[in-house]
Amino acid sequence: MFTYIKKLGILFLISTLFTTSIFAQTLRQIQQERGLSDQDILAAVKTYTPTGKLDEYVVFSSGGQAGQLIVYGVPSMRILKYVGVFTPEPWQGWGFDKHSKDILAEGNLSRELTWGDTHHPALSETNGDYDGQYVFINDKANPRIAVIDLKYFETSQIVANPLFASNHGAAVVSPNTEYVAEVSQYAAPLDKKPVSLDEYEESYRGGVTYWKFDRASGKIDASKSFAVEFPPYVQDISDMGKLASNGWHFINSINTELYPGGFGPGNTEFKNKLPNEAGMSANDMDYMHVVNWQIAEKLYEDGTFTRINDFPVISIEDIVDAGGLFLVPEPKSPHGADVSPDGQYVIVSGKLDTHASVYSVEKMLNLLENKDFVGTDDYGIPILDYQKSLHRAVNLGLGPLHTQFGGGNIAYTSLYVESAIVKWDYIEGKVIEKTPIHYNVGHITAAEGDTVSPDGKYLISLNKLSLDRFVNVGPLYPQNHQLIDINDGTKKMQLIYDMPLPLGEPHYAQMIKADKLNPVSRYTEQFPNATRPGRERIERNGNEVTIYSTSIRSRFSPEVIEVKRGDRIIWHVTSLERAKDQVHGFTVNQYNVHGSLEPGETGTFEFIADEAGVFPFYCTEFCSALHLEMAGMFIVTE
Ligand code: RUQ
Ligand code: CUA
Repeated sequence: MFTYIKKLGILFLISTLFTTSIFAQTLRQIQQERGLSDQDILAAVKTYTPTGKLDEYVVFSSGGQAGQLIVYGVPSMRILKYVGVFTPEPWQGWGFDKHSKDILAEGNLSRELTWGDTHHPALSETNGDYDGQYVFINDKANPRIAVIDLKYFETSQIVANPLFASNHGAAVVSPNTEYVAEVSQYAAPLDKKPVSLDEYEESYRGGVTYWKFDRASGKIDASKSFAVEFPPYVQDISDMGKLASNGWHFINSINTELYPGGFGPGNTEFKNKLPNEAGMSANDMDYMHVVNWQIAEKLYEDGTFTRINDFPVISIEDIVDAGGLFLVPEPKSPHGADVSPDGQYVIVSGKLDTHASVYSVEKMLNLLENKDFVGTDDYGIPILDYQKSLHRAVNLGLGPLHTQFGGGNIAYTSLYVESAIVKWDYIEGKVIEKTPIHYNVGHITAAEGDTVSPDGKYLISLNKLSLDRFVNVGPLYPQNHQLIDINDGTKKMQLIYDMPLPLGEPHYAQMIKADKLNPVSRYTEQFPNATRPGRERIERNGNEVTIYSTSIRSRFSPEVIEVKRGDRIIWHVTSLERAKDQVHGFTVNQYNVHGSLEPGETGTFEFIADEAGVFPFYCTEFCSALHLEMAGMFIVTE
């Protein structure tokens, strides 16, 4: 008994030594050596994710000019994936095999496009909550929308806009993902014909396209989609209503002046030679467009539209007559428009005003119903009174841009000029707290922070500049995503992580609970050109050679392929792997062919064997101990 107690005592002593003094001493030493504060230690503990532990949230961030989608985990801020969207992404074979080439080609407007400027990802929603099934993203440079299927984390469709010259208020989804909205930005003639800027007011137009999303097929159905015409005010960011405002869609604009531009040499025709930045921001107020997609949908179904470039367009006159479009003044040059979780308020803020305008949906709809207008614009659209539409205006700070929600009455807004995030009560109109970020924040994203039920956890500041935050790597600096804990016990915002992103510029991101995502780890669908083991073959039909091959650790079958110069090659490679994460790459040297064959997938590669010679083909992924042997010869004879 005594020895037992003695043993226990020694054990206790050892464990205390380890848990307090020895460990504490080491920790304190490191803390001192590295000059870390207690706050830093706290931040490290909040974000450090040991091996084997998984993240609680997943962020889908736009890749900006890199044209893809970036996926990372929170709170670790570990990058999980780049999903190729508008830009070829060789690691996934995106843009190098037939399947992805075909999808990229769907998005070609008048020419082949090999990049995109992705801005706003939008996760699919069910009853106003993220459902984890799809994510949509826009290309601002070449007006297009892409669908990414989260079963595979792969782009499954790109639709090119037949009417617009650019977009920005996209992608946004309605609460049940009935539609994916794409709002135009810089006005242009909808028929895409060249028209002099002299006729800006008469011939240039903006608009919104409502792309019908068919959940069963996982595709946008262009044949059930339509557009609504807008005046050539430069439409900007938009958000769709939910709950109390379901059906409505709120869209900023920045050019009530209808200023067509004309600055610089070469302009002999226009009297007005101010640069756009002055010409488009002369007026004190701009117009928020409030349009109802359900009313527009009825007009479309009734055939109340004309076709422009073979696409149904509802005219300004028809949508106004049906009570589906009105304007509300908003302080000059607004930028963000964000609908509150209950759908009752719309928060608009802009670069040139320190206030956020909190609009009351109820007030606006009452004014509309009572036809209580202050007048109409030149295009016959009724205008509501600013003050009468407002719940309140709140002074937030310098350059307020975008807002996310934290539950209750709590909103978070980015302050671009001030380089800060402000936490405030949008019902009472009180600023609660501000925290600095580094530097010049554009969008922010909070955990499920634009849904009907924000989680009130984690907020990420998507900064435009990083300046002194990272080691200098030349004149192009990394982007800086800063993670802020908004669920701290003290209820204070605490900056807990800086993540450099060597890609971008990432504009907007959305953060979803990780357990809502349910992707597959291998393909189980039947590919039409799948090859079963033992059925590998080479078929020749005139000049066309079709290769049915398989890949499995660690060989391709067949390994020797001989063709004649000028033959057209159709090469199907089926991965026979069933184990998760067992991927084989595939390339034919010098033929610009690359694929990533994920377990169970069949990839197809098409090219003309126009160069004679000996070309090794091999697996590009280190898949096994005999990976280097996973190769073959493609011989093209004269
Ligand atoms: S916006 S510049 Cu989302 Cu602030 Cu594109
Ligand atoms: Cu398969 Cu390397």
